[in-house]
Amino acid sequence: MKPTEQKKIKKPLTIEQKIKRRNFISFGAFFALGGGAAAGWKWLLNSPEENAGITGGTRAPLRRALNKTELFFRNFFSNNHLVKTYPKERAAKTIRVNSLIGIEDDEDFDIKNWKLEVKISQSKSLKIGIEEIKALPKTEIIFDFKCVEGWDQIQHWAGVKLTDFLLHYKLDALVEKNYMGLETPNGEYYIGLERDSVLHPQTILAYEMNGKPITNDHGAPLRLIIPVKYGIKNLKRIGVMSFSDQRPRDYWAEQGYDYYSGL
Ligand SMILES: Nc1nc2c(c(=O)[nH]1)N[C@H]1C(S)=C(S)[C@@H](COP(=O)(O)O)O[C@H]1N2
Ligand SMILES: [Mo]
Repeated sequence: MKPTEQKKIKKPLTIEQKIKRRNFISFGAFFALGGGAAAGWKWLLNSPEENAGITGGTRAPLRRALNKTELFFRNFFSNNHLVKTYPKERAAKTIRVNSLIGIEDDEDFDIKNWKLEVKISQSKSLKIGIEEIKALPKTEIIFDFKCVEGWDQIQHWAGVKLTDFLLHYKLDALVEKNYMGLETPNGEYYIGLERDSVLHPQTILAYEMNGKPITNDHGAPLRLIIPVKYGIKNLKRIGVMSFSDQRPRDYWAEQGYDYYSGL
């Protein structure tokens, strides 16, 4: 190293110098961000206004963004509490079977012709096959399943996140309602769920347990897995899904159990 270079080695900054430097940096960042924000604002203001109507008057890009992401944002902000998850090795190899209401007494049930019915209105329904549901993004969860009768077990389930399903089938507007109702195909077991639990990121429509298709006694071909609730709300063999502002009927609530049955 040349002696002239050595002289350039900086002395440590004094506290005062440090503060000055930091201020300089943060002002720089402030102006850079501010500039970006101003540019973005200009873009927004110059963009076309939406047609008049209920939501009219909002700048089109903003409205578009709200529609697409509203569900996700609500989900994100209202559900910071995730249920504890476990490594796969901890999952039970044999999953316990509890009650079979709406399953064992349904002799007419034909799994090959099963379709999930989503009630859009009084007269309109979507009918969705299991292959369509399996084609959606897959999510796995290993968590401690809890039954109000006092047992619990670490179980491994997989399926589609309920929010992913709802967004894919453009059911956002229906989800604005306060409740979702689910029933077995024969209507003998039925539950109601409030919106926050429906939108919880760990709530899934499950078609696999321990990496294999769900067996009949666990709710084939599709069941609900909702870790923020006790077992009673984890409806096996979903037949019909509906939305309402009033509480849907709920099998165990009718027997005096807590309607929410949350953990
Ligand atoms: N269709 C249907 N779903 C149901 C039930 C039922 O009797 N019928 N029992 C509930 C109860 S009380 C529990 S604890 C879980 C048990 O699920 P498992 O049998 O797969 O362990 O399913 C829930 N979902
Ligand atoms: Mo249960």
